[in-house]
Amino acid sequence: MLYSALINVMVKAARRAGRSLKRDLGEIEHLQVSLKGPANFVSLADKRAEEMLYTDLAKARPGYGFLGEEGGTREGADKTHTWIVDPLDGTTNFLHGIPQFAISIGLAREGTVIAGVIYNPANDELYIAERGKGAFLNDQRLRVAGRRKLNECVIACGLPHIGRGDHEQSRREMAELQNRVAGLRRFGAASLDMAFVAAGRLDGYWERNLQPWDIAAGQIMVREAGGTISGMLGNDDALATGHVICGNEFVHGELVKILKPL
Ligand code: 2AM
Ligand code: CA
Repeated sequence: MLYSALINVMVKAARRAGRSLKRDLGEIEHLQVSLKGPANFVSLADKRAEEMLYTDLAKARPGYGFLGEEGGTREGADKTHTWIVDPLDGTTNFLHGIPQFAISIGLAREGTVIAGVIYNPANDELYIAERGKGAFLNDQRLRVAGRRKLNECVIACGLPHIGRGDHEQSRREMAELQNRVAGLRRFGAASLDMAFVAAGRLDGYWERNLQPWDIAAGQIMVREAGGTISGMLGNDDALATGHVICGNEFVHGELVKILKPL
């Protein structure tokens, strides 16, 4: 598969940081983490990965801005381009040795995401998308699932962590959906949930209160696979609101109808 120079830059950066995360995962699995404890170790792994990504991306595209989960905003001379990066999405999974986590890199041009890469180093699954050029998993073209009966659909959600969000509301949402779908899932890495929707593994996904770095690459992945993604209102923007509902056009519409009033 021949990808653009831009995608090659993003993939190279994701793979290098991915090797680092995979080494760190090995440490966690073998319990050779420092005396300060695994949480501290993971936070170092996270920061190390972000610095690698920043170094590689800034070297390849000098001047682009950078928004990362760990380091916040780093302005660049080029005000039209911004990398939106989560060096470790699915931190809790990583900490527990659950191989469902990813590096997520989006590139925004004047506020619109034009390219995305999501890479899970644990299973070497690499998702890429570029505006107008489609979405791919390890070189295979992706297309969202075509199901049009909600009771045949597998839908994933995100749940707010301890001390965050509205737990009552997420229970109302799950109770409502549980009654209507073939299966509910909760995997714990937003970028991969969206990648799974793009790949047609999941028919839909929703989660509230995310950050731009959780969403940027996933949003273009879903769109380039022919899916629909919005905030909770159905016609608003996921990246701008931090809320996500996605699926094929039909599933997206059904999820909006059910979730919006809750
Ligand atoms: P993280 O692992 O990078 O924190 C789990 O529901 C998903 O939500 C993960 O993608 C996780 O990303 C993200 N997430 C969890 N807590 C969050 C918070 N307080 N703000 C933003 N994203 C969060
Ligand atoms: Ca994240």
